[in-house]
Amino acid sequence: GGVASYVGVDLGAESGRVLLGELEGDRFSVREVHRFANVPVRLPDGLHWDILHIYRQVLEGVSKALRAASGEVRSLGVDSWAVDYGLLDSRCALISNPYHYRDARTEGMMERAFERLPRSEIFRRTGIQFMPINTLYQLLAEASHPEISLAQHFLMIPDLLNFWLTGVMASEYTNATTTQLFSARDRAWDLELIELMGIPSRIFGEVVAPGTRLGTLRDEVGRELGAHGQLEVVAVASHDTASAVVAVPAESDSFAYISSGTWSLVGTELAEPLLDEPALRYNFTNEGGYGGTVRFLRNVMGLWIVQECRRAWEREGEVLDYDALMAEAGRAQGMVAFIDPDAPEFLRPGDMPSRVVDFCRRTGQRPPSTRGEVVRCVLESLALKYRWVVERLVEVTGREVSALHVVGGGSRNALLCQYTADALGMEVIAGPVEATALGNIAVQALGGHDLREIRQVIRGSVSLRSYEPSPERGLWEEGYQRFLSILQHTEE
Ligand code: LFR
Repeated sequence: GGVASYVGVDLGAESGRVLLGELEGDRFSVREVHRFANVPVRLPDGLHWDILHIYRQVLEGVSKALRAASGEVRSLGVDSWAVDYGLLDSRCALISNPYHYRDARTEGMMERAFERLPRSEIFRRTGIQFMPINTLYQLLAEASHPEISLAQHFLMIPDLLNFWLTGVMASEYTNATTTQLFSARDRAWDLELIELMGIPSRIFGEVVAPGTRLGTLRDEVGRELGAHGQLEVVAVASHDTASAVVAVPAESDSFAYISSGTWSLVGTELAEPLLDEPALRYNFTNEGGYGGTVRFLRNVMGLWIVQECRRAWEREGEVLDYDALMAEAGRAQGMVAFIDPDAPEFLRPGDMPSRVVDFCRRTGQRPPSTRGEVVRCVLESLALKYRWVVERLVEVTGREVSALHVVGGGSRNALLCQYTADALGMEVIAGPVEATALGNIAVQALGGHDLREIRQVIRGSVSLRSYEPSPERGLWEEGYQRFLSILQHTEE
C-alpha cells in the first residue's frame, strides 16, 4: 500500500516542465508542478540554449515537487529533446553555451561528412537518419573552433543536468544513439567514425542503460532544494521521444505511433535495427529504445511550423490564442494547397507564413491567404505526410500496422488527430498527452519490468480518445494523390 512519488523533469524545445508522478497500487498519476518557457538566445556566434536558466528552473521545479508530494519522493529523472550537448574542460566546467540544433552552423556539414565517409556507410554503421541537426554535423562544424582543443567531456543536455545535480558523468544510451556517432551493432560509441570526422574521441565517456541509478544529489544541491534525506537521480530514457514511446498504450506488437509535439516522430518498435537500403532510401532512423528495443521512425517537421507561424504573426503585433487559431483553421477552406513539411526551408526559425506561401507558389499551387488557411494547409499536409511515412514503414518493415497511437502534447489537437484518421483511413487512438512524463516516471518506478508490463500499467492509468475516419474518403484520397505529386519536388 501507500503512495510512491517520483519527480520527472521534461524539457522540450518550447517549454520545460517538472511533474510529480505518483504510483498507487498499479495506477500512475502525473501532475505538472512547474512550467517555464524555453527561449533560445541569438548571439553573434549563433543560436544558443539558455542552459543556466534551464538549470535554475529545474531546481525551482524540483523543489516545488518535493513540497507537493504526498509520500516520500523516491527519485528524480530528466529527459529532453535530443542531439544537443555541452562540452566540458578538464575542470569539468562548461566551455561555452550549448548551441541550439536549429543553429545555421550545420549548413553544408552533411556534404562535408560524406566526403570523409559515404552516406551509405554512415547509415550502415549508425542506423540514424540524415538530418543537419544531428550531433555529428554540429560537432563537425565545431571541430575547427579553438575551444574544441580544451574539450574533455561531451554530455548531452540531460546528462549535463544530471552531472550538475549529482556530480556523476554518464551518457544515457537512448539519447546517445541520436548523435549519429553511435554504433547500432556494437551499442557503443563508434570511435572510428568519430575520429574519421576529426572529432576528438577522448570526449566520449561511459554509456549507461535507461533505468541506471546515477547517484544522489550533491550536498550543495540537496540543501538548496530543501531535500530531506538522499534523493536519487535515475538516468531515465532521457531522449524525450524514447520516454514517450515507453508510454504508448499499445496492446499488440504491430502498432505504429506518432509522438506529436514540436516534431512528429512517426514509427514503430522493432527488436533489431534495419540497416539495409530501403531504410536508407526513405531516411528512416533506428534510435535506441528502452529495454533494448529499436525506435524505427522518421522525423516529420511537426507542429513547429505552426508554432513558428504564430510567432511571426505575434511579431506583427497580434496576440494569438492557440485554440482560437485552430478554430480559424477548422473554418478555413480545406484541401487548397499542400506543403512537404520536411522541405529544408521549414527547419530554421524565421518568417514561416511567407515560406509556406513561397513553397505553394513554387510548386504551382494557389497559396493560402488567411491565417486560418495557412494553418489548415500545414495541418492537412502533416496528416498526409504521416500517411506517406506509415506506408513506407509497412513497405520497409514488411509488417502491417494494427493500431495507430498518437501520444504527446499534439494528441490534444483534435483537428490534427481527425485529419490523421482521415488521411490514413484508420482509427487514431489519441493519448496520453503526458506520454513523455509518464515514460520518464515509469522507468524510475518500474525499471526492471519489461515494456509489456509497463504499458499495461500505463493503459490502466490513462483515458484515451478515439478518432474514426470521416466517410469522405474520396476527398482525402484525391488530396493524397495531389500531395504525392508535390512530394516529387522534395522526397526522392
Ligand atoms: C522531439 C525530439 C526528436 C528529435 C528532436 C531534436 O522532442 O527529441 O525526437 O529528433 O527533438 O532533438
